[in-house]
Amino acid sequence: MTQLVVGGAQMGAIQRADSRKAVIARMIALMEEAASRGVEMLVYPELALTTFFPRWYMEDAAEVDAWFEREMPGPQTAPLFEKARELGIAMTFGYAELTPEGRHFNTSILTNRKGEIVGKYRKIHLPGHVEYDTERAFQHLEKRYFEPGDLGFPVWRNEGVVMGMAICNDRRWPETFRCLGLQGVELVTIGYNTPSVNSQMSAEGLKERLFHSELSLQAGAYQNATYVAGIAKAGVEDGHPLMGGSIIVDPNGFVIARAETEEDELIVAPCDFSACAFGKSTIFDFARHRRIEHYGRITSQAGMVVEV
Ligand code: CDV
Repeated sequence: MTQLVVGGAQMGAIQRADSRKAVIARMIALMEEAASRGVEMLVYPELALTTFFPRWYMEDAAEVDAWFEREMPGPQTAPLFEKARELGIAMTFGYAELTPEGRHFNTSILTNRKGEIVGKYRKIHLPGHVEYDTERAFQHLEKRYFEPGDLGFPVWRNEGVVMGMAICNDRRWPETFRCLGLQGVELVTIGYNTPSVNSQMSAEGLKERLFHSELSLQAGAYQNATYVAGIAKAGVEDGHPLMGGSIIVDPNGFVIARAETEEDELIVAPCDFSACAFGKSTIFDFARHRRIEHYGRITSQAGMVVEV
């Protein structure tokens, strides 16, 4: 049965003025530390190469496109792939993707231990809004800068493990995990950028936000009998705080590694993927226990309808 040492490369703040080169140097430093601790699969956050730019309202298309990558690997990201190949570490990280057709996605890629890209996921649940919102304490313009992902929720057998990706807000939706669970996923990787306070309700602060993140990641792991790595970009970016709280969760829903800071910080957990089999063949044996004849609303209806 497959075992892999999984690492979470939480990243601290990236300021708007920070160069890609400086960020990639930090990612490489985390990868070198990961190698020294035996990590074989390393998970970086959502939009790992830049500041969380959807907080900034922009009208100029060229200014927006400067935050996007046109190729992967490209000239600036190639050293990260070279280091991963040299160290034999599989990895996943998020970035803003601009396709040759001019489409914009919030994307993650997955590589094997040879530094080859084996999978791509484009974020499906995009939070926020399209236009400047005067009612919010700060902006969250993902709906302005990205279109919803068009690749579904695929999985790949990578280094002997069935892996799937999700991105940030996806973790709050049980549908994300179940779509992956139905394909036998054994490791779900989820990078995130979560502001430490709710822009529409100041009473929801760091404590509540950390709780909701853990609740979602632990439930997704347990209910689908899979390991989950939820990895933050944290810290104060140009005055805007992002929470940390990166965790790795086992298939019973228990946290087995946890970040303590809001800085660049590596967390590590040895994972034995044979541990996924028990839940998948007993309480969450989907084939025996799911009752799909009663689940039609989940795909036929998006919003709540109150008829009583
Ligand atoms: N990057 C995100 O998707 N952030 C959202 C915030 C806006 C709530 C999240 O779900 O963490």
